[in-house]
Amino acid sequence: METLAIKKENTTKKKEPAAPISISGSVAVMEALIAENVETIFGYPGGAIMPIYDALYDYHDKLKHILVRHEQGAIHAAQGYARTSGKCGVVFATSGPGATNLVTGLADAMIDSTAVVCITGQVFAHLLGTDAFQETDVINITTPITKWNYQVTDATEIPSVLAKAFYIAKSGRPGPVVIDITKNAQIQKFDYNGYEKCDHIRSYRPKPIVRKKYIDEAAKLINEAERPFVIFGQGVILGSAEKEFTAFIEKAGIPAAWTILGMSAIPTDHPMAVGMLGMHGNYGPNLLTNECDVLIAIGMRFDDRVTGRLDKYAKQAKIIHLDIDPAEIDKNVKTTVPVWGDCKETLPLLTALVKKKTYPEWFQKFKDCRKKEEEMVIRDEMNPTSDILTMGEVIKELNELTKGDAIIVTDVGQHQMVACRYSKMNQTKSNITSGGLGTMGYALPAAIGAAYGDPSRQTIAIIGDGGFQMTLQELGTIMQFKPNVKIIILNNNFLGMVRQWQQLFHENRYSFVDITSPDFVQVAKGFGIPGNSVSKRENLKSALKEMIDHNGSYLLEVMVGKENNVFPMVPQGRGVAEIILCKEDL
Ligand SMILES: Cc1ncc(C[n+]2csc(CCOP(=O)(O)OP(=O)(O)O)c2C)c(N)n1
Repeated sequence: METLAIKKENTTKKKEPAAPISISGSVAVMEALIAENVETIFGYPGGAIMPIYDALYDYHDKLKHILVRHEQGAIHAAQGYARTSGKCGVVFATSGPGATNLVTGLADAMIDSTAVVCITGQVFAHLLGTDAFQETDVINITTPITKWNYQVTDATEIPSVLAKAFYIAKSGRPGPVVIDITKNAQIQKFDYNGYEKCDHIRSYRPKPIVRKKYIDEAAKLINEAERPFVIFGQGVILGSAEKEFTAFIEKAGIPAAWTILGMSAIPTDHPMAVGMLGMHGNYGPNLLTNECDVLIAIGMRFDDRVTGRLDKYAKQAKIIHLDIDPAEIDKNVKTTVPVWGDCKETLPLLTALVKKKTYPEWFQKFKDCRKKEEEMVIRDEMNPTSDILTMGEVIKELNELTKGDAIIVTDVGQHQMVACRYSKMNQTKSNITSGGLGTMGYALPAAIGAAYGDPSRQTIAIIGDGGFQMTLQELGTIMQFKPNVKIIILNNNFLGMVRQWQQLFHENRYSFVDITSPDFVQVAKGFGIPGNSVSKRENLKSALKEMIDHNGSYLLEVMVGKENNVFPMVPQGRGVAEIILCKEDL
């Protein structure tokens, strides 16, 4: 179908004023999506969004729609899509239960700064507030978990509201937007004058003005430092500032550690890379946070999983914080020099002023810590002496096969921490995980979206036996639409991470963490997805290879040690320097 956007372009070429065309609100939604270069929508229909789905019937050759099996799956898929494509994810859902099923994903996208536009159907405007069938107050429910939300009751508003929605979702610090459209507005016809993208809103400043004074002060601190340390987050990836960041750390010669969401902004084997921060991050980056003299935080928000106990966090250091969101500055950690702005702009300014330096003795401290971690943790994880498989050796074998080129999507729990600790990643946008909200059930649908977001790469979801059972219905989406998603279930027959806490901090009182699973291979088979299950080391490599070589989706269950723990660990309520390497250190 020729879209109205194309018709309009043709008429403007003749330089004649375009006559308004009468279209419905629903057709205006389609035109907006096309104008915003949307290619893929994840959604689920229902009564209050039927006019939009009716319009989609005529646009389905231009707008691919993936029918998920639950609206939570739609939003996680849209998040995965946004994270691997760098574009905005788009969701359709109906009113009432359709919209409320989006809530977890919205909260997840909000805390992880993911650009998603959700279009929800709503009851007729004249029924609002009457407890109509499938009416729910989506605007009030989603206000604290969206960057912006808005209810449209008149079709004439649709083009400008959607233009704002895409602009707000993508600009500055990205985030989720909900546009709730009443059914009458979807049906209503109006004179359409074309779609104008939004690039400015008077009351909204997505990028703070860069202040040269702070760049100068930051450069001075860095140039005088003896033990500088860079910690970076997803802001580097979201700002497409990977090159600028690499140029900065390479010139300044500073060791750099990533937060879980910053992972893959630089290759995991980059010479300046010293590993992951956080409760289950690497030993050196946590410990030495409390030994550096200048801490340079870039595009990260000092989450409590990274800082541990705040009154024991980097007290000795001068802190420079580069962030696009002024609300993050001084929120958790008091900053010595705030560098507001998009790090794609601020980093080159800083790089120009910093001296080329190296810190061999300081780097040696990270190497010593790494050695200790190798001896105490990594060796047993990667090359276990017992017959029982470990999560770490699965990731090691996987690295051999992917060579670090795959997109790794993880769920939440022990497997997530192990996968992030050990995965090799050569390219940006390789680590897709629910960092802030820690949403179990995220990985399977997010992997579907990730595969659509970047079909040129292999997408591998790594999931626990518990989390997989939260959204396994999305196997149906894979069955129907056939994205190429490899699924590895690391099955320890427990809700592993909670079991670990119960063992370490609740005197082994295992309270409802023993989870029975179905035969996952049979479940996958029921959805037309081939699979296998391994529990022996001699079969692991070939099973992984068979999975990777398979042309299409595949599920591999790996039976791993039931009571293996993830270390190092910064126990909750302790400082980063109180990181432990084994149970006995508690
Ligand atoms: C939706 C949701 N409910 C509960 C939790 C709390 N939680 C965190 S990790 C975890 C256990 C995960 O078990 P599993 O998926 O088997 O992964 P494992 O830790 O064993 O690798 C639980 C219950 C959560 N993060 N998300």
